[in-house]
Amino acid sequence: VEASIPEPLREAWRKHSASGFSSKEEFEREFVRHVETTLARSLYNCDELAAYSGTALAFRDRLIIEWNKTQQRQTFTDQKRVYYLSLEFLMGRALDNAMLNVGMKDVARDGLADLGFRIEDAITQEHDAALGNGGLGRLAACFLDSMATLNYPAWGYGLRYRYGIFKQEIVNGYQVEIPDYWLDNNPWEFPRHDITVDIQFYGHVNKYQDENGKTCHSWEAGETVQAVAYDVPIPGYRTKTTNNLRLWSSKASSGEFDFQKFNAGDYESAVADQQTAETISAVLYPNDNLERGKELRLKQQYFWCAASLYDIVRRFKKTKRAWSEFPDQIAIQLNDTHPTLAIVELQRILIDVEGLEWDEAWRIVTGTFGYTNHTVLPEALEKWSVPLMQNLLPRHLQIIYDINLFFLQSVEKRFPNDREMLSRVSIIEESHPKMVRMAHIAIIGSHKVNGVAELHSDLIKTTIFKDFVQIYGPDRFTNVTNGITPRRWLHQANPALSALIAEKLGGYEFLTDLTLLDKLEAFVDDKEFRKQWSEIKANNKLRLARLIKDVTGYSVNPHSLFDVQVKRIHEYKRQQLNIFGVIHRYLKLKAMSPEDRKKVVPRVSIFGGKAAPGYWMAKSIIYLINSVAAVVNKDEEIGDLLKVIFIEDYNVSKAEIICPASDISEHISTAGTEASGTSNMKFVLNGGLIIGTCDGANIEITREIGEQNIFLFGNLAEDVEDLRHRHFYGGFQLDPQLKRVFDSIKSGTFGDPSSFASLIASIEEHGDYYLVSDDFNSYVETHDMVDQEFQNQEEWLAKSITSVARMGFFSMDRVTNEYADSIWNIEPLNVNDDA
Ligand code: H2P
Ligand code: PLP
Repeated sequence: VEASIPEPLREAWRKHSASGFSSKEEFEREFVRHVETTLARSLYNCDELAAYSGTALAFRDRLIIEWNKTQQRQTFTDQKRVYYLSLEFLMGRALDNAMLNVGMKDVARDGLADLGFRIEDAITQEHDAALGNGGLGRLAACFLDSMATLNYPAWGYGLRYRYGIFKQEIVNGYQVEIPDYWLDNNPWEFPRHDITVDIQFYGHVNKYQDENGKTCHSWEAGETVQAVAYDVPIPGYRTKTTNNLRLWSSKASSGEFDFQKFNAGDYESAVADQQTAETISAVLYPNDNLERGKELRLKQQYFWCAASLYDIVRRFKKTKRAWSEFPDQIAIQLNDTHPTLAIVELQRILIDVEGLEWDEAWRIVTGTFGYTNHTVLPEALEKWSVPLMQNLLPRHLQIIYDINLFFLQSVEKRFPNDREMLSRVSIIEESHPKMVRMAHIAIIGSHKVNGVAELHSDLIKTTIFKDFVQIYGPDRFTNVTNGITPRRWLHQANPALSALIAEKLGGYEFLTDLTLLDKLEAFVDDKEFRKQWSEIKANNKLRLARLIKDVTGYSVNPHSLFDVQVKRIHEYKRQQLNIFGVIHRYLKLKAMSPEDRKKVVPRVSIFGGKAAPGYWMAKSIIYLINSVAAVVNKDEEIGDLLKVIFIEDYNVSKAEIICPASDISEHISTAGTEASGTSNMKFVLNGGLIIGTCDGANIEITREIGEQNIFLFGNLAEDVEDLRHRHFYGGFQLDPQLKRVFDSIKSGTFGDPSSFASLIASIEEHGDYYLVSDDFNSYVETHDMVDQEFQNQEEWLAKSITSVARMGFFSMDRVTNEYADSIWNIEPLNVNDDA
């Protein structure tokens, strides 16, 4: 049946086409209608959750209308699109963002007030969509916001995990993981039960000759699982463009239900098979930067890549263009190596299903893909064992071997007799068992590879991917320094600061052209402006103090210096350095005379972040932080001079409260290990100063805002190898101040010392891989400087304002435009003039 309505009937259709709301009255009408009909509630039982849902549904209608039009427009103009493949999208909450982006928050606020609700209470009912671990997933979410705002025809593709990243509870100081039921009451997704793809696994490959005598392959799978599409509308800021994030959910394929078992009375095991299929999209794997090679994870990756490619290819085929035009119409970006199988899958579709010749297919593949690398830590580079791959994806493994063969042949031609080089760049690592190196496929199968900050992009070229630079030349490798969306991370998270800036700059244009912030420098000396600036920070600190009280029970003095480190817990990010520094501070305070203590700047050290459940060392860092908090926070002699806080379950919505409230935040990774960092940008954009190492984007932040506005410390990336070498050959000397810290831990000051023994041993006895001891002295000295400078509030304010004024470079819009120009070769589709 033709799905489209014939032209003569379209008039009636158009007359009734949905239009959403555009005034307060209409919002109220839509809200009440949804509460009464969609939610089946009434004015007698409408609670805050229902008020949230009613508001969200009214906004969802508006979004979906624009979503439909955007999709029609993009199909109609048929220009090049980009598909962003990411296993993680750390979206956070959607309602506030949707209200601000469509410019209707005030309407909703007034409407809700008429109906008896406070907008803030409705907003905070929403669960975070936490389909990500940290920066990588949040970067993907910022991409979606910018791509829509800039009117790029762009889709995100991901997995619809039934449980997002686990929820973290702190019980007796320890992290406990509990499931995150984020899909309960989630109004933002549209199930598309009509858009399904059968995904195959296991089985074997048949080889046969076609009628022309050409050798062909067909894959006979042993298991089929169905992928069902769920669409999430992504509104741009002040534009009609509403893009799509398509998330796949797994379901037993209808053919898989075993009626024989069922008829034999074995209902339970028939259902168990269904459940096996459904586990594919059940959980997001927590990231500890160590690849564990779990089969289910590889299944997730293939399931999602295959479903997404099927969808992309189907859309392309509708245009009836020649295959050779595929890369002119489609760009696919790989967010890390997780979607690398998409390269192999496209090659398989082109040669096995569509019958293209290998070379032609490969030209299309490499013209389509781009790959973003997010880490140089060798233990984080993805590898899959050949036997596992052979079993799960037999045809793909053959294709991988062929890609490798042709690649190695071309390398051999250019570098004859360099067997070492061949074994280094081969896709297959000759270990036991053999391993497939995913990053190598990603590089060989893409036309551009990029790192996420200058130092990082240089490091990938000179270390892990050095050989590939020799082979392909430097042009295949590029840098695009990360950014953040100012809509969520300034306007939404810090409305008062955004309003003050708008007042000074004469409007909110800076939210779509962040370089306009530079005009703020003219007001650095303006007394009234400074006063307003500092009042906003003070209010944001009060807001955070309330959150702290709520989640930890501790009261903190909001006039203290708020010192924040929130991010995944990892040894390379060095929360251990921070907590050892806190202990050092505590010991110093204890040894001071009451007179001297009066001169001390009170400080609250705030931590937050999740440890991967299997990462024991990270978990003991959390336990140490909480153990120190338990002792320090009740020490009356110390009082407000030092408080230690661990905020449990750090996520995007907490970040929105934490970032605007910091005086100083910590980005203190061992130099050369943090690819970029993005929370550093969020803190500075909200008027906080940072203490950091010369690592990742800290370096470019320094270049932009000026050295005098940042507290840098520690060894440089170029010295790290030497230092490690020296440690290894017996040249390790524990820093004497750090030794005192260790002594106090060992003496039981913070509880049973055996709980912290391996953490200390990793430094004292096992080579101090992350150079905690080497950087300790410089770290505590720099903190002393922070204290001193904080006492001069006028100076501090000047730094804060100047830094914000110079943060324009870190807008995600700049990032998105750079990808569009230098990697995707796509143009925006301007929409706002038409109806
Ligand atoms: C990672 C890197 C960060 C980087 C981010 C986005 C994997 O995120 O480590 O340095 O900024 O990707 O490119 P994270 O550690 O925050 O989970
Ligand atoms: N987790 C959340 C919830 C975030 O919002 C961010 C922000 O960038 C990150 C992790 C990444 O933090 P960092 O760049 O410090 O690793």
